[in-house]
Amino acid sequence: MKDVALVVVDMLYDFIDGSMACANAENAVRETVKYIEEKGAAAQDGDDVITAAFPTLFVCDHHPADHSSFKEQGGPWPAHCVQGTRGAEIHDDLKPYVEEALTFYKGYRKETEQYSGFEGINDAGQSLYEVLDIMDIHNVYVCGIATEYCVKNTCMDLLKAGFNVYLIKDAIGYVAHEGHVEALAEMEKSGIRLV
Ligand code: VGL
Ligand code: ZN
Repeated sequence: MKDVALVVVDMLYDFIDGSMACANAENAVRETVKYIEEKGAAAQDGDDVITAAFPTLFVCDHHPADHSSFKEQGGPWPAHCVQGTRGAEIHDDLKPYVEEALTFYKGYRKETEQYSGFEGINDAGQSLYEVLDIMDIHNVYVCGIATEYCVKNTCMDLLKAGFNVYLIKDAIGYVAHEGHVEALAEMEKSGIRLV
């Protein structure tokens, strides 16, 4: 599984059971854990220590309390993923797989909406794109929440940058079913492979 990475988009409590709880979110978390475990197990070699078969990168919506996308500020969304709150935390079932250097934050500037994780940055100031590039990854599997917004925008940016993009269709949550179906069709038409 060289040359492969998994990008997990916004599997954060506000999108799972919080202010913006999305459809299929809990199931998407379970499917993501399953995916990581199954692919991880595939890397097991005799009695050798299991090393992860592929790196898993996490994208996190990470807003200040007065972010411009919030309704109180005239934006479209209820307050969500506010820095320092439970709603901004990655689901506990995924925590074992989280590495700081592979965790990328977006939407942290008050004025900027940032649906795509492509330019999210880690604590060292590196972008997701930069890190994929350094690791020499060309094939990116994507799962996460929400299909119509952050998942779609992240997938499209990866595709435009030249990556092969595989969207794990059982491991995504969405705001509205119709928008989810439309976004899937649009992505597939663009060359993103649904797996
Ligand atoms: C998202 C709306 C607002 C997402 C983030 O993760 O899809 N959607 N902020
Ligand atoms: Zn947001």
